[in-house]
Amino acid sequence: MIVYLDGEYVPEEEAKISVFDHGLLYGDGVFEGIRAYNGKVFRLDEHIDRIYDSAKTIDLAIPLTKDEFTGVILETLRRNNLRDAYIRPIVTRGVGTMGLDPRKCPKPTVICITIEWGAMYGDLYEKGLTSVTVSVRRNPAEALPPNVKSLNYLNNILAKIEANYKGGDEAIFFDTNGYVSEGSGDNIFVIKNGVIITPQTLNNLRGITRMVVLEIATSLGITVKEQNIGFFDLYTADEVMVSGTAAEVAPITLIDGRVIGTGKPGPITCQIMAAFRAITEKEGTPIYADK
Ligand code: PXG
Repeated sequence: MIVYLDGEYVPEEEAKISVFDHGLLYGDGVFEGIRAYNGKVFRLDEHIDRIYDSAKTIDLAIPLTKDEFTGVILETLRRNNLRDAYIRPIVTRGVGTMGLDPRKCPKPTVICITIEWGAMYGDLYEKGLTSVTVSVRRNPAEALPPNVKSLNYLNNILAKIEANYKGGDEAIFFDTNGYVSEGSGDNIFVIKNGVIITPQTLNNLRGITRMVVLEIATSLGITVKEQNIGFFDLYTADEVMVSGTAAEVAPITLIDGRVIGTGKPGPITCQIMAAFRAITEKEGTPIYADK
């Protein structure tokens, strides 16, 4: 496997970074998770914009232009001969000395990993995922905005650990006000009486798949509302679904032991899932000129 590291494409074994990199020492850095389907990178410009916005918020200057970074991603995919892939660009604060001060790090580290990748949840797209609400709260925006896709994912990992112990495929976070925020790695939607309801994007990551879901819903003539959701709304929903680059669009059919709707993926979720698959097969930035 070939990995991009600081201007070079190197074999995986040679893609090593310093133990003094502040990405490791402090989780000081940003990343993206992107997918390629059928030889095309899905919503690449949106992911590029988001990593630059994440970096800007933490005052990290990415030492490439957006066009250059886009080129790096496409070239890494080509060097690995990939068509269906998961893409992980990472920018860390870089190598410094001990101590938090980012001024100790003169040069950000830029990495791009690409791996072959298929469906994350296997047969759960037909069966539905089980989910549990977790006691750990989503980082409040006033502390560490969830809109920054930072290398600090411990908040999400704590949620995942709790879901693992409680026996759920995915965790559902509340924010510090008690409203539903998102999953550990995906955005959440409840469907009630034919209307899709999803939280606004202040207390969660502004998901790119979420935007696609909202576009699909609008094109299908389904009403979408962005408003606060409580646990009552989760338990009493007709359907619940999550969206994310890794998860894609997936149904949730059990939450904290409560059966959601009929206990099977509902009609609106299935419609959105089908439309999402069609869009990902069709749209995107081509990796190869000739294929
Ligand atoms: N919320 C969180 C906290 C995320 O990490 C999403 C929502 C969905 O955003 P997008 O833009 O992907 O629709 C994410 C993204 C992984 C993995 O390795 C997780 C994500 C993306 C890619 C891989 O589990 N989460």
